[in-house]
Amino acid sequence: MGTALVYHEDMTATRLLWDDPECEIERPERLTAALDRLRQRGLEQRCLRLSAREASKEELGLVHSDPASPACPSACSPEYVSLVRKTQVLGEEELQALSRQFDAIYFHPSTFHCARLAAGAGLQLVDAVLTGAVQNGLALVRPPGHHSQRAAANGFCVFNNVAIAAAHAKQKHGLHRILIVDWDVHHGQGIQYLFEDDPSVLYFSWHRYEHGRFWPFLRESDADAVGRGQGLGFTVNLPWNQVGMGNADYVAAFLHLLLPLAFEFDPELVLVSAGFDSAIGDPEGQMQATPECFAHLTQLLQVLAGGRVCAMLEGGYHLESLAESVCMTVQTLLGDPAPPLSGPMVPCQSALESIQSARAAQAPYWKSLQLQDVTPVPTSPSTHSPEGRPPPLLPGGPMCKAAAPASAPSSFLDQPCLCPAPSVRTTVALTAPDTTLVLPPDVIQQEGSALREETEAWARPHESLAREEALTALGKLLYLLDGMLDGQVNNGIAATPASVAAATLDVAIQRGLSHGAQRLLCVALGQLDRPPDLAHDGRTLWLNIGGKEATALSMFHVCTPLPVMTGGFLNCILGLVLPLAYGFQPDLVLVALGPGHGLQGPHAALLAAMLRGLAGGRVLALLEEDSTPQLAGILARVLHGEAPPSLGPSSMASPEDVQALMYLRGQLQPQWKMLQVRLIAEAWLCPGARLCRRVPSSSGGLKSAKVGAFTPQK
Ligand code: Q9C
Ligand code: ZN
Repeated sequence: MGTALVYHEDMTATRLLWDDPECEIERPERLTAALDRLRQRGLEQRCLRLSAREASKEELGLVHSDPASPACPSACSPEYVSLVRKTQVLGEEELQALSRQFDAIYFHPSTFHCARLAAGAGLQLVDAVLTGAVQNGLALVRPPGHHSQRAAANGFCVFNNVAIAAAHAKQKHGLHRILIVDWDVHHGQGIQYLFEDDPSVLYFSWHRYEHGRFWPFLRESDADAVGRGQGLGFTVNLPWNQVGMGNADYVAAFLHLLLPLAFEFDPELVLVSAGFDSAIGDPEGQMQATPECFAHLTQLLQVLAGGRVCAMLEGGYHLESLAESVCMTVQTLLGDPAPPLSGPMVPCQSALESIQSARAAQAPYWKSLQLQDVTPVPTSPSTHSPEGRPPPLLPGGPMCKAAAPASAPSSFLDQPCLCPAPSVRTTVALTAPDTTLVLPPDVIQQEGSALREETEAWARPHESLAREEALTALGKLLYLLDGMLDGQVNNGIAATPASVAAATLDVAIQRGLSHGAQRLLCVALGQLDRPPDLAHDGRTLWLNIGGKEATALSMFHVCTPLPVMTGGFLNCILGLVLPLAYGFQPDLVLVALGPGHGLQGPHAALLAAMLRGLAGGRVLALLEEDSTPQLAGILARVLHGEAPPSLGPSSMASPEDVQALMYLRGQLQPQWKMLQVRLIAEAWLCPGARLCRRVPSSSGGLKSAKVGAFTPQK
């Protein structure tokens, strides 16, 4: 459906005319650096280019209207807008004097024009997405908007671009639920004030806070500011109390705080206050997240609102970091798979504290947080002895080389991901090509098969695979898998007779491990047992969803019951599957829908869409042969980059599902730190004997599992 890029060169005109160390970072080069890099990467050319228009007085009045006559923004002359209009004709002295009346603001004779273009660009983007002209997009704008208030400029922001876009989406398109995700490193207090009593706008912001010691020094930036009146629970603040937050902290915040609420909210549109001062190298933010992290944040948001995501530039002052991060965002909006994240996936203690307090503050208002926070976390004794650390994080062979962990701003750009993009993004390798499949034009239906002899050799250990139909399916699967391992194909789906699903999956795992995969994540739904011969060497993480009970036989062998309700399914994905997957950092993902998986198309699509964030999108989905063409079609489209359909209002998780998740979290979080949603208390006593089964202490059991496979970053 396409990605819009909204821009106008005129927005490079506004600039600081006098000396002001605080404001000088907001420069015209911010836009040109981002745009040049988009061109260099061939990304701009893939977008629908829209030339920004100016927002009208009425449109600005949606947010910046006079309190005396808020109902008729068009009839009256909004005082603040008039004030800004007058800056067009002021001299430098007067501009400077007016600028001083606001906090961290400069005016330029072109400011009014630029700020109207910035707001107009957001409106065009929202119109393009909501009329279906495009699926998503980015508005590259200056000045930014999220600090701007009804009648005040603030923090380089003149008109509140994102707030105006949200008000417009409500008024002109009749939307009822809009999610605003503010990943800029500053608190968008302007947006918060404008919607704090409005339950139709869910505003999420993380920001450098340092217990109130960082600009804009507001008490209401803390986690306990949750909105007012009807809007209680629709303001979500995640204050960072230390600098240096990185990829693991940001992903954990999305998985454990933003996304549970966002799914429950079920937005019709996602607006992103896309500031990149939260990226590594930025002088304002002093954070550590690498540009690839923004690909992941974008991809995680694309599973909401049917993929209708409108991002608008806010801050971002390190030109190199900004340009790269913008590219990552646009590339992901275009549907390209996200590059693997670098660095240890271990959230720091301070981040966990912040996430925990934000969850606690929001719990009264959100079902998805409730059951979880009232039950103490049963943790296994902290005496687990070591078993085996996962192999080094940089795989060799034909797989994509992940960038080295970045600590210095200068080091992260020297290591681009050198692997060429696969020529085919998605391949469908069903046993018999299906003409009823609805597929994007460049999804290939695979004709080829692995050589007969080779297929037979791989099948030999499994008697059940000797049958003709099983061999045919296996040959196709192996051919697809080889294409993925060689880097020609990014991902795909294959099918197998239901009766041999387990054996086929086993062969796929063995083949993957022996042909270049360093770490293989296998997500097996339904009745599929871990292959008995699979080595316990930490190279395979086996996760079965569909077991009878929750068990962690080792940190690499996890089973959980298949949740019945949508709420439980979301809990399972966000609270278990993705934290394990992001912590493991696989370079190949197999997801198998086995016997009795019971997944509806939309649920399967969501799982596939989210697993696509791992391993650079290298995901092979294995289906049962008699799955419907609808299921095969939706999975192929999602792996190709299409948004999964929204699940609609989600039912609550069942108490059993919550208990299973809590139990596994307790068992596994000493090893898999991405599971943590709070600091681990010293010694929780197991509350429920039924769930507190002792795990056998034989080799591979948790008692002998290794702690300290990773070291905390701070
Ligand atoms: N060193 C945006 O990013 N100065 N505005 C803070 C702390 C103001 C940031 C000083 C920063 C405004 C859109
Ligand atoms: Zn900012």
